[in-house]
Amino acid sequence: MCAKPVELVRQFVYLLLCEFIWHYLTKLVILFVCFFCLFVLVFFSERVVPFLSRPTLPALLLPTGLHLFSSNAICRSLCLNCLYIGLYDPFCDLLPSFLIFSLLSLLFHFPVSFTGEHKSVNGWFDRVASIHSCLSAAQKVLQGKGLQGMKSYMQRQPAPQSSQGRNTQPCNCNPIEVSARLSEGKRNILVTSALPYVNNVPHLGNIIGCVLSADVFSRYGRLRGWNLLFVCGTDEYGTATENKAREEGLTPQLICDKYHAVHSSIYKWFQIDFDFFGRTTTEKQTEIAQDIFWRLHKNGFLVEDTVEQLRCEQCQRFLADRFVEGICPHCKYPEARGDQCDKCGRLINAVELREPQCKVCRQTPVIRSSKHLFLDLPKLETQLEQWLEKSTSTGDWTTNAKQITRSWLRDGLKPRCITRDLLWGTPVPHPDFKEKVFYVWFDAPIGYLSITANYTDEWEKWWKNPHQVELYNFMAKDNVPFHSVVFPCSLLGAQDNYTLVSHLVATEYLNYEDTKFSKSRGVGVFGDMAKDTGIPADVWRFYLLYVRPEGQDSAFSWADMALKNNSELLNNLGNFINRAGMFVTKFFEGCVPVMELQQEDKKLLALVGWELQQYIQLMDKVKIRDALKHILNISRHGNQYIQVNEPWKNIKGGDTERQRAGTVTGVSVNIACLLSVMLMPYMPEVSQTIRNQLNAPQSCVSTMLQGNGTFVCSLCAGHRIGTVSPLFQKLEADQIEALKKRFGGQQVFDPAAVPAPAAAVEVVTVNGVDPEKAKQLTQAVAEQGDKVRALKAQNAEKAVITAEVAKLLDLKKQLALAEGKSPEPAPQKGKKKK
Ligand code: B3M
Ligand code: ZN
Repeated sequence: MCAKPVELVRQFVYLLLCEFIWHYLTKLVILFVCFFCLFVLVFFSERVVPFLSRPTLPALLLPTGLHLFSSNAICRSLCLNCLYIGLYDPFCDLLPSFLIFSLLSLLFHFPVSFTGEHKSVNGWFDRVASIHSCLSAAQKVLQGKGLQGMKSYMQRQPAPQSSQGRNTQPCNCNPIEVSARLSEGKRNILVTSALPYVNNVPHLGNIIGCVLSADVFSRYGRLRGWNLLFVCGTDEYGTATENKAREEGLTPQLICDKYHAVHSSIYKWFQIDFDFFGRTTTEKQTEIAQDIFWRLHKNGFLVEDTVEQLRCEQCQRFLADRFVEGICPHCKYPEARGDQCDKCGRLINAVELREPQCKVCRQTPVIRSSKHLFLDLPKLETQLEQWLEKSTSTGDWTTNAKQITRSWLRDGLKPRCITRDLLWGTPVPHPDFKEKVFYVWFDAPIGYLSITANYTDEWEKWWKNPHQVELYNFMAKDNVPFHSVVFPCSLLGAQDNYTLVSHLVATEYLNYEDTKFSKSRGVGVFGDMAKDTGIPADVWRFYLLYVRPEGQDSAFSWADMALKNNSELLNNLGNFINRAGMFVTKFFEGCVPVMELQQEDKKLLALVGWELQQYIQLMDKVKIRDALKHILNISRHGNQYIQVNEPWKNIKGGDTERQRAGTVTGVSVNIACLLSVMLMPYMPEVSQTIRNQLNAPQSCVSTMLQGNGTFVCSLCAGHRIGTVSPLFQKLEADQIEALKKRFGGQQVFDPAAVPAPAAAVEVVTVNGVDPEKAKQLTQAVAEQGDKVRALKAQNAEKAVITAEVAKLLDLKKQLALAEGKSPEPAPQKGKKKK
């Protein structure tokens, strides 16, 4: 601690005695504690874990027979005895340091600066001074309020948070100065979750696919001590928003405001701990997107081409593919869309449709040629491949991400149009294209940069720093090519030393029971409904992470959720933690007993250590679902250990048996503490509850997962735990049946139920006369059509596409019936798909 501690102690005592003379006599107790702490810190400063390391001299033998080893425990025990102080509780972890710090501040000039042989105290002093509560308390003392001021200040302080200090905080409330800075000594990890489209309420599949997965990894990274920044936001531009605005009779801006708030509140409920949750419709977005555009332009990676497009004069707009319908030029199917025919499966160029119709007003559109700009992907292909080779071999790309990327490259890249004739988008700054906006997929990934820029002025240190920053992109698999090919090409072509993705983490799809989530059919649980089920957010998180579609599609199932809740959470995890805590409370008056490890205990600790290491290795590789299983393994081992060792019997026996009960209880409760930390990324609230119940020191959070996974016991003998109570509740069969029914396809999301922001502006509403079912089916058809197109864009397997096309046709048939039209004849036989 310092060069000559004894000398320092002498100085303190002298000065403290001077202080004493003019202070009240009652301060004697504090002085005693301080002196004792100093003594212990100097002579027994090693943090002793009595049952895991070599035997060490006990530092303090209590009248109860307990040995206290750590200076903090001793200090707390003394404070308990000197109840007069009454301030030990909120900051017990910091107490020894704090008292010495305060006294130093009091007795010397603040800030304290030592020279000569005591110079090394300065470093320690600075560290304690960086703890806000200590500094503020010291300042109170220095403002002339004396120790009484310090005491009352500390009594008003909340219990100290974890060293991260952020685990229970809602979105967007991290102090920018701290978390947005790049660190020199640590891993700098930038985490993005795919930006959810603003115009929809996310369902459970969307949530597990990006924000929840990214959240778990971010929380884990912070536990690991990485310097980590987690950003996300709503993707707000594009046809889909314009369309939604038309549907709901609002302006696009109001739609964005309304649904941005819906998304924010859903993620807040799910405890998604973004550093910042922004949006793409900001000035920074325009600024950065236009800068990238001009760089691409200057560097010769944009090419011009004329495109023939359909324009509806009535609606005064160019028609995006999904807004035009007509007869398929190949198979004569009358309801082919602007980009494909759902019957024969061929891709169509909208202008080739016979008798095209605007889907909004049913007028016949006219053909207009329009000049557009294309990103010259073929020209960037070699550069892209070189970068991909490196990134995919050194980073953690999921298998599907690598496959999808490979299949895109296999067919050779083609120029990609980055401009659109729309109003709702980032304006193209080029004078020849001033009526146009950027295509949403050119624009959206730039949102990651602009959202960061809206959070911190230091955004370029993250986004233009490939050597110091590792970028993790989380998404569902349909977003892969845009993140692995198109966006990297934009950044490579812009040539401004951008940070490109190092780890592309893509999930497969989550189904709902044996079908798909569908807003229009009211099938599945959507983000805003989860909280109405009465099931806590942490249990939702647990189950979604348990079935995370990691490596293959998976399904949400109510029966399985109940099963996992009742077996894994309640009977396994919750049971173990609760028993361990209850033994301490009931058999040892709430204080962790002394442990004398025997072979059996060591075996368990070795097993636990192994599971912990597996957990860390898997989490480091973003195998979130697999890592969760190791947490559950630990509590399973723990339950077995308790079962075999029967502390409830031993406690009634002689000295040896009682000692054995103590060891088993002490080991178990320490494992429970470890579990609370491992659970933190998955179930932040449950984790906090466990730590509160165990009165666990904050230090356990930061120490347990840093390093290679050596299990550190953090509840030493003598540690007093808090009040223990059950963590989970059983999900009953009838409750689950009712929920299953409720979300099985009857209810339909009602946009009117979400209040629109003030000043809603009426715009043209169409198709108001269509019956409700037709409306739902229309959306179902649109959703299915999107899915088919996405599969085609990914070059998915033919069989998969065929199956999805069949579903689409079926939906269309139902739609025709609902609209009172006759359903289409059966598909022609022998037609080959392209
Ligand atoms: N909004 C698609 C989606 O939500 C799109 C992602 C953009 S990520 C830059 O699946
Ligand atoms: Zn029209």
